[in-house]
Amino acid sequence: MGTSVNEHDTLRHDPDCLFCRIVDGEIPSERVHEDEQVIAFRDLHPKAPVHVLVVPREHRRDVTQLAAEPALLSHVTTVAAHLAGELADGDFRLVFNTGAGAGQTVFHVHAHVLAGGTLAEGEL
Ligand code: DGP
Repeated sequence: MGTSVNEHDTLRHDPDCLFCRIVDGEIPSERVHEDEQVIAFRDLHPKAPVHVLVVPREHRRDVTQLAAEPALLSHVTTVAAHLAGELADGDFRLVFNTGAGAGQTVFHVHAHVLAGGTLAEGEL
């Protein structure tokens, strides 16, 4: 039986999703943080000296879905700020690519945390 787009959007775990598989530990990643709600791991193709992704454990498509859950969205940003201080000097850029046209390639919401050194304008 196929999965419609709407069914797919409401799944809390998608066995075909790359980041669900990373959350499950099925695909290895270099984790820098984990708690009950989120994990954070280093990006495979870093665009800054520190480039980590903060990812809710439960599957959500993008930040527009996360906006309906302010506590979880707030937790993602709190963890991002904490990691920027722990792994770099505390200054950071937070990016949610949203939609293919904006460069989103993995459709499990993730915050890019870019830090360390001087970041170029418009990077990512
Ligand atoms: P986006 O383009 O915003 O959807 O970002 C997806 C990011 O995920 C991109 O910067 C590269 C990263 N990425 C893709 N596959 C893997 C993987 O298997 N492991 C890790 N650590 N990062 C990945």
